[in-house]
Amino acid sequence: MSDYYVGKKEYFPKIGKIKYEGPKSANPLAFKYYNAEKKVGKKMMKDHLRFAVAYWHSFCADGSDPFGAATQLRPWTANARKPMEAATNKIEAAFEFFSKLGVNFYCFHDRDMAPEGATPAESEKNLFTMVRKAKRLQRATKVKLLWGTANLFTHPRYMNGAATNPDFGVVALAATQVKAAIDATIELGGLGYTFWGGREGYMSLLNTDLQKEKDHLARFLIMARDYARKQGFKGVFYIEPKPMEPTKHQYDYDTETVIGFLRHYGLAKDFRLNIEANHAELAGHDFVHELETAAAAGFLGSVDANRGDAMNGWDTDQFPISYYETALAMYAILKAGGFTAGGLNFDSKIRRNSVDPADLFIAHIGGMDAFAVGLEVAHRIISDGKIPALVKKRYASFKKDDGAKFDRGQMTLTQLAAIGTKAGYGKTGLTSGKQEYLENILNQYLLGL
Ligand code: XLS
Ligand code: CA
Ligand code: CA
Repeated sequence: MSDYYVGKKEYFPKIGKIKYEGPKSANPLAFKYYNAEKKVGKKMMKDHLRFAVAYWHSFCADGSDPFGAATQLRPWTANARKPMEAATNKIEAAFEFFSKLGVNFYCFHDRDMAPEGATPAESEKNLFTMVRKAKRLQRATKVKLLWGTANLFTHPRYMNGAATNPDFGVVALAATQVKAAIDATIELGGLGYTFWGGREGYMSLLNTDLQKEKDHLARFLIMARDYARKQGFKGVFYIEPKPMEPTKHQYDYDTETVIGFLRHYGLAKDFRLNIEANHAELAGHDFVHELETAAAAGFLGSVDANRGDAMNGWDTDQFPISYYETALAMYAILKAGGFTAGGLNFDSKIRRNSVDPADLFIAHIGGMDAFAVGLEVAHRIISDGKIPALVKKRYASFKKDDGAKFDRGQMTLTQLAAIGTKAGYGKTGLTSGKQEYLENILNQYLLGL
């Protein structure tokens, strides 16, 4: 029995602590690039990357999909007689996994951790029974809560939305969950609390009062924020944008939309964005576009690390493997100053046919290695300085004289036009953007050169 099991039973007895063995290692259960204590710039890899495991995909999902039954029969649920017994087994398996993998954080929904009871009061009681266990396991393993959230989309009562439901009764039931999930997050020392509005959108405008629903969503978020602050929550609130699925249209469509919403309803001070790679793709954006857009406006909070499949248009939530994408993502994150309260949460699931217990480890190892490579490449971009210097040079005409005046807003359109008239056409504007040159440099960095 290894030192890393934390409960009554060891759930991954054949797997010990995952170690760094370097790029040449042939061991599928070892890191090739992620070396937790290695310094990249001023911080260790683990402090840059702040990896978190998603409780729902890794410990609740069973491989079932709309076309077929469960394929991953997990011992923590399969052998339990009652839902609370399954929840207890599950949490012990989860913390064993976190500590063997060597991640410092996890994220959960209320219903991932504890089953719904017969009444709201019983649901809350179940949750807090599990929160007490989580607290003990957090202390024993030093694994912390990156963020908590409430599942307001699985139960049939949420089929018409939660905070945006046309039935006030459902809105009130959503509040019972959010209030308890905020209490749980506070109790567990969570650094953040996330809102993902899976069913906060519409299926048809023929039956929807769009403005009323958006107002209700904002009203609900204001109430949640006020409650949490009153209870002493000092963490960050996150909105996680997604354009659609399960709705046809989700109100938190993408980063730009959410920033506008937060500013419009006076929520900009308390809320940041939790950006998911796969959701960016569904919105027709690159992952890095969403990160840069949030960072530029000062709204970058946390990241759900995964990927979609470019050939299909739904949320496949696969583990990240593209160094190109992780490099660009980490470049955006480092430029923004790195994570503070946020981190990289693997909102990723193994495929339906990945049925070996080791597959869960191998998938996370791959994702962690991919982001470790991304971090090194991003650091290379910044320390070598060629790419940032070219960007700076492109905007150099705004650094002095009339360009600087324009930049500071000290010019009228008449004055600006007069400058143009005086200068004449000549060759103004025919300056290369050097895109291919920059792309070639990036490829050199990717190979470690
Ligand atoms: C679903 C979302 C969800 C949130 C948390 O697509 O990614 O898992 O991250 O509710
Ligand atoms: Ca997510
Ligand atoms: Ca997703």
